[in-house]
Amino acid sequence: SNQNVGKCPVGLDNKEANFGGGGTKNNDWWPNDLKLNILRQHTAQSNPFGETFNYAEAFKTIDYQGLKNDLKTLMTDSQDFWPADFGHYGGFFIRMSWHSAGTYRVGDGRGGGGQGQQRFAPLNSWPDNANLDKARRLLLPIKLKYGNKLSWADLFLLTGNVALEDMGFKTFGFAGGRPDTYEADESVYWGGETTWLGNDVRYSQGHPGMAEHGVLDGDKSKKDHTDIHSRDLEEPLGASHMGLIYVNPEGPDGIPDAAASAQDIRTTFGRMAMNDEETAALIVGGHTFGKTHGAAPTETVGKEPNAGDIHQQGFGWANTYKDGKGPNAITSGLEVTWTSTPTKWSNHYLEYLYKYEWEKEKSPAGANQWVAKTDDEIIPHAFDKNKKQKPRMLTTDIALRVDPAYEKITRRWLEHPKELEDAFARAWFKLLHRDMGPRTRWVGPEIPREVSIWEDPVPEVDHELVTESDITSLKKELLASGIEPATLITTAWGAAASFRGSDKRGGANGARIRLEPQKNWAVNQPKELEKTLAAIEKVQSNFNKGSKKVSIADLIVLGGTAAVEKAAGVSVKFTPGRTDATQEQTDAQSFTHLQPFTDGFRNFGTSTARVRTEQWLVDKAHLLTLSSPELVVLLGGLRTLNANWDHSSHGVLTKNPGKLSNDFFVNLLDTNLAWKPSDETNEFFEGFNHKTGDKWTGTRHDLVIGSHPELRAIAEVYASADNKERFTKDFVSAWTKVMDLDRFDVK
Ligand code: HEB
Repeated sequence: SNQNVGKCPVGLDNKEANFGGGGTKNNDWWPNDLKLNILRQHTAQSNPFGETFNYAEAFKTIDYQGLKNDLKTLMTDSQDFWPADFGHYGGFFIRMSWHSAGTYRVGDGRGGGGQGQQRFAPLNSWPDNANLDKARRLLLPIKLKYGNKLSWADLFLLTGNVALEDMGFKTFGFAGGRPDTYEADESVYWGGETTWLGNDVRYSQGHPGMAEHGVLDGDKSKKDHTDIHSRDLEEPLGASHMGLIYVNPEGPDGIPDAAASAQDIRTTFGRMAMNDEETAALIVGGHTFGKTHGAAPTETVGKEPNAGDIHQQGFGWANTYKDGKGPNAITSGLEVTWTSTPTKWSNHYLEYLYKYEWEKEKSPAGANQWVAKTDDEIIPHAFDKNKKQKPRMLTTDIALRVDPAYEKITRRWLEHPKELEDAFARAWFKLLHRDMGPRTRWVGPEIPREVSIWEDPVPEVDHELVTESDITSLKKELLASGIEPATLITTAWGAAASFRGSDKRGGANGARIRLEPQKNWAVNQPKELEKTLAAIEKVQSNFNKGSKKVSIADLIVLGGTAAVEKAAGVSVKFTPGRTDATQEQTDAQSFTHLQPFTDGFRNFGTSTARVRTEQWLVDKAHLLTLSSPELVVLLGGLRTLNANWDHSSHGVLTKNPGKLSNDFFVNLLDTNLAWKPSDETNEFFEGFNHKTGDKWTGTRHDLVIGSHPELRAIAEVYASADNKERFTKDFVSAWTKVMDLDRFDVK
C-alpha cells in the first residue's frame, strides 16, 4: 500500500517537480555548505498566532480543574480507533509524555518537550514513537476545546502527569507555559546516520557498536563486546541509536546483555541530566504501568506517519495483523506486561524484579525479552479478563538488578517504597520541567513551593532598584575602575552569552560567572576575570555603603553597557534587577555543559573533529536566539570594540580599535584586500591590502562573513555609506538583546 511513498503521483520524482519548492537545491549540490536556516525558524511566518500572542498569559486564564477533569474522564473512555489496554490509557499517555520530554540533552540544551515538537518530523515518525500518533489524536478533542489557552507542548506533559495521578500516584506538581512551535525544529542534531536505528556514526569517534566488535557475527578475532563499557557516544547526542529516545530495550544493538545495557542507560540518561538514582526511579516508576506491544511479527506494520499516504491524514504504522489494534497492536515488537496492576501505582515492579529469576525468550515478533522462571501466572491480559500470564521484563529492566550501582538503589526501594515514591515524583517533575528555564516562566496553580537546584535559582530582589541617576554615577565609576573598556565588554558578554535559548539556562542573572565552574573557563580568561570582578566588587561595596543596593550581576552588565555606550556615542538601554546566586545555589557539575568550545563573537576557538568553526558560530548564534543580521552586526561591531577573548587583533579590521564603527565591514569587503591561510590548519589568515598597504589577520569566524553569500549580503548593508546609523542602532539593540536574554522577570 505504500509503494507510492516518495514518488510523485503523476510520475515525477519530487526533485524534478518545479512548483512548491521542488527541484534540486543548494543543499543537494553543496551538502557541506554553511546553513543559516536555523536562525530563521519559528517566526511569525510559520506561526498562526503571529508575534503578539502571549501564550503564558492565555494559559493563566484556563479552567485548569476542568481541563484536568476532562483528561481524567478520557483516561477510561476507550475509543474504538485505538482501544485502551486494561481499560485505561494511563500507561500509553505516560509513554507519550516521557518521549516528549526525554529527547532533552544537556550538551546543547536542545530537544525536550518545550515546543510540542512530537507533532513534527522526525519525532512524529521516529521508530521509538510508534503509535504515539494515536495518543496525540486521542487528545485532539481536548486540545480543540481549550484552544489558544492550551499548547500541545503543555498538553502532552500534563496528560502524563494526570495519568499518574489517576492511577494513584502523587506527583510533585506541574507548571505550564510552553508555547507551541509550528514547524520542525531543524536546530537539533540527531546524529549522522542515514538509517533508522543505526548507530554507525555516533560511536565512530570512540568505540563502535557491538556489531563491529564481532558480537553479532561471533567473530572472536574482533574485540570482546565487554568493550561496550567504554564506547564513546558523540556529543551532544542523547540516544544510543538514531530514532530512539534513549537506549535499545532489547539491549545494546539488540543484544540481550543486561550489564552492557546498564552502561548505555547510564550514558544516555546522564545526557538527559539524570543521575543513577533519578534514572532508576524513572524506569521503575514508568514501567510500573502499562505494557509493551508486539502481538506478531512486524511485517504487517505500514510506514511511519511522515512517509504515509495522504489519505491517512497524519496517521502512520497502519497494522494489518487481524484488526491491528487492541490485543493485536504492534508497536515495539516486544510483548511484556511488568506488573499485576498495570493501571495502579505499586511497588510490584521491584518486587517481581527481585522475587523471580529471569530467562531470555523471544516475543511473538521475535524480539529479545525476559520471562520469569516460575509457574506464577499473575499478570492480567490487556483485553481478556480470563487470561493470565507470567511476569516479563525488558533487557533494560533487568539492567537495574545486574548493575551494582542500580542494584543498590533499587534494593533499597524494594524495602522502602516511600523512598521510591519520593524519588520518582522528583525525577518525573525534573524530566518535564528541566528545559523550561527560571520559575518566572512557569504558570499554573500546581507549581511546587520547593525550589530544586536544577532550576538554577537566583535570589529574589529584596532591595529597591537603582534609579537613572544611580546608573549614571555607577557607569562613571565602572569606567574609572581601571578596567579596560574592552575587558568590561568581554566580561559582560561572557556573563550574558552563556545563555542558551534551548533550555533557557545560563545568562548574566545570578552573576554565576563569579562561581565555579564558569570563572575557570578558558573563554573567560580566569586571571583577568578575577581582577575585573575585584574592581567591580569595589564599585559595589562603595555603592552599597549607602541605603541602596546593587548586585554584581547588574554591575557586570552595566560595565559592558557603559563601555559600549562610550564607544558608540549613543545611549544604551540598561534594565536593572538581576541578583547574585551563591555557589550553594549552583550545581557546578551541571554548568559544565554550558562551557563553550568556541565563541565566534569573542573570536575564541576553532573547528573540532566534526564541526567547522563557522558551524559553531551559527550554532552559538542560534543558542543566543539571534537572527543572521544580528549575528553579523554583533560580530563586526565587537571586532571594532577590540573585544577578542585574548586581546588578539584577529579580525580587528580598523585603525581605531575601541571605537564602535562599521570599519570591519568596510575593510573586509575592500576588493584590494587579499587573504591567505597563515598556517596549514586553515583556521588563521593573513590579509594584505595592496592599495592601502594595510595588513590584517583574521580567523574563519571573520572570513566567513565575507565568503558566505548570505552573510556577505548582510555585511554589504552595514558597509554602505548611508547605513552608519543603522549599523550603530542595530548593534546596540542586538547587544541589549543579549544582555537581557535571561530577563524573563521583565519580559
Ligand atoms: Fe518505557 C513502554 C522501553 C524507560 C514509561 N518502554 C515501553 C515500551 C518499550 C519501552 C519498548 C513498549 C512500547 C510499546 O508499546 O510496544 N522504556 C523503555 C526503555 C527505557 C524506558 C528502553 C529506558 C531504559 N519508560 C521508561 C521511562 C518511563 C517509561 C523512564 C517513564 C517514566 N514505558 C513507559 C510506559 C510504558 C512504556 C508507561 C507503557 C506504555 C503503554 O502502556 O502503552
